[in-house]
Amino acid sequence: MTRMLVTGGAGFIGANFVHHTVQNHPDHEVVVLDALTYAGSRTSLAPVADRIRFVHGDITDAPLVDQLVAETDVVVHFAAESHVDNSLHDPEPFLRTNLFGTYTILEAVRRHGRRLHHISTDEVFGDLPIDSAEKFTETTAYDPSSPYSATKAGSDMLVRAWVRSYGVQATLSNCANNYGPYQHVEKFIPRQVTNVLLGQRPKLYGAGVNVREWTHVDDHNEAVHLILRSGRVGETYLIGSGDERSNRDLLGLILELLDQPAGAFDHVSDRPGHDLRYSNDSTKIRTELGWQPTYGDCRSGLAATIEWYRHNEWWWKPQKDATEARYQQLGR
Ligand code: NAD
Ligand code: TDX
Repeated sequence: MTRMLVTGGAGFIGANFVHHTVQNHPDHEVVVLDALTYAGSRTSLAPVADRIRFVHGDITDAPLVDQLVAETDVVVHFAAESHVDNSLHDPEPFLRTNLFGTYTILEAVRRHGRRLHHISTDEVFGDLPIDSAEKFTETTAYDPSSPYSATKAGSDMLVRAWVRSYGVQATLSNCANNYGPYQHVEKFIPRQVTNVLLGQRPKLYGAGVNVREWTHVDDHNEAVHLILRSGRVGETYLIGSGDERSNRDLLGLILELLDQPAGAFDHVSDRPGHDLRYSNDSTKIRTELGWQPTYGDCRSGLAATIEWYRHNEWWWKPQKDATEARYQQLGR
């Protein structure tokens, strides 16, 4: 049996990771540590509730983290404040959770000699020109743009320093934009899909020319398991499907899949400092660990995700009004 502590396991990617682990790795005993912020929901874990242990707590609570880490073999660290727009409005929780929380986990894994995998993002590298073939690699210099990405960059740096200075057994991964079930309605795809399902118009920031690389959450989580099994300690792995689309094009596909006219959306004010393009070169994880996305093209995964939102209004509807009220305050 491998005892696994999953931080942020009630959030979007963490909950999908817990489902994936329970289904595909029955030799793992999963403990979830989650503070249940506005972004976390126990209902996301309902289908596996009797197969895991859930601890309601904060990753900055050092005594609690110490006790849980002492009782585990491996920590998979997803917990974070994750939304760029929120970080622009109020950066403080990002500093607390993403920096101090990661520090708290690092100190516990250092004390107890435990294995850690740290989940990060392509946003730490800043952005790329829209019309270029350039890609981020594992050696691209960090150049974050938002308070969110700056704190994620800082958390990656802490992990690397703890590996080098204290010999902590950690790996890191930086994944591109994820999509799939259980994603909060503040994020691009769920926001637009649920708007259409409620008869409201989707909202595109600026001209919609910004490009993202869309990776299905199950492909991300498969990559994390590969790294846990065969990744080299101290190494970073970039993860990405290769499917890059402008926001305008992706919205066009969402409208098409929902049988809406192509022009049925509103332009709203742009995000300050809006990163132009992200694109990960994932050659290393593909060649070293044999990772390959099931959803190389997001069309089928997106169609399935739309169906999930159509059939699970009970899950997302309670969050929708408050989320749109926050956007209204931001003028978006
Ligand atoms: P999310 O916002 O959906 O979930 C975050 C979870 O962490 C929530 O359940 C929340 O309650 C919990 N949490 C927040 N602060 C906490 C604290 N102080 N203590 C304990 N739990 C706390 O985020 P997500 O989209 O699932 O992202 C998960 C991780 O993946 C993050 O580290 C994020 O930076 C990274 N990431 C996300 C994407 C993406 O497209 N969503 C892409 C690449 C990397
Ligand atoms: O209503 C919207 N309209 C719009 O045009 C929203 C919510 C977003 N956008 C744009 C902004 C981005 O260019 O869509 C793109 C995607 O936006 P988000 O879903 O907010 O994602 P992004 O800012 O790219 O960051 C995501 O990917 C990397 C995650 O939220 C991060 O946690 C992850 O690190």
